[in-house]
Amino acid sequence: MEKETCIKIEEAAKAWTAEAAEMLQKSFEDTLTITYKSHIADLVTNMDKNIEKFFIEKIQKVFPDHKVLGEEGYGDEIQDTSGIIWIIDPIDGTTNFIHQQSNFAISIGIYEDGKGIMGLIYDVGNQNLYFAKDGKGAFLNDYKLPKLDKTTLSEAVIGVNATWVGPNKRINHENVQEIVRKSRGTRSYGSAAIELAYVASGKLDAYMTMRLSPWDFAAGLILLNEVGGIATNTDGKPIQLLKQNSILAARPGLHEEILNVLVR
Ligand code: 2AM
Ligand code: CA
Repeated sequence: MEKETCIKIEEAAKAWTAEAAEMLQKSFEDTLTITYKSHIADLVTNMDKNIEKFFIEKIQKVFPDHKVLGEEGYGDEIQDTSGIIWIIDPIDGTTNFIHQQSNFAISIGIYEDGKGIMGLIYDVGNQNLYFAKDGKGAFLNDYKLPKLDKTTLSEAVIGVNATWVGPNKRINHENVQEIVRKSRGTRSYGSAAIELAYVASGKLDAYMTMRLSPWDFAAGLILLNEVGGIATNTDGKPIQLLKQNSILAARPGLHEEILNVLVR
């Protein structure tokens, strides 16, 4: 990608994200319309839809040859990774958006032919922008995030949802229990994008979860890549960008230590 194109995308993505964040903050003054998707815990609001449509309108106008993959389905039918694709979650952590008015994020990963170009995760409640550009590093607002050092499980704080610590269909919960027991502590924030941004910025040492969609992790992977974080499926295989994936994201060293417990 040419430098000028990249700068134009960066400026646009940052400006639109700031505008969208303001719309989300303002929405707390109005009554939200909440509906269910697949089940009672799978919520969507009018704002998830509005924000996704907002981005799509902007992108189509300024970058008509780019494609959009959005959680709410207003984007394009994406069959493969060719071209420039904006992978957008208008609100990651919708349950938090509804219940807490905090701990939710706008997540945007921009890929060219399957390669991560730029990632933005905007933690709206805290007004923190996590931003990364391929080869140029990752930032928390104006602060350049340092490369992640190695750590061990006994010194690690791990992001993991309680769902995976009890019997479940997707992973041997006894292995997850062992990781929880051997770690320094666990946390669960309810927004995968924020949890990945926390790993990239060293607030969490690892994050693991069993089922994420492309819009949940697209931006986070680009951030992690810039700081030397490692992200794979929980069986150690590469993450597939356009599919649902399990995710293990961690500092170097720790990733291997956790994986050794999960795949034995
Ligand atoms: P969402 O709020 O955008 O739906 C909650 O633990 C995290 O997992 C959130 O990032 C949430 O994203 C995501 N999530 C919740 N249900 C999911 C599902 N069925 N598939 C994929 N991701 C999901
Ligand atoms: Ca969402």
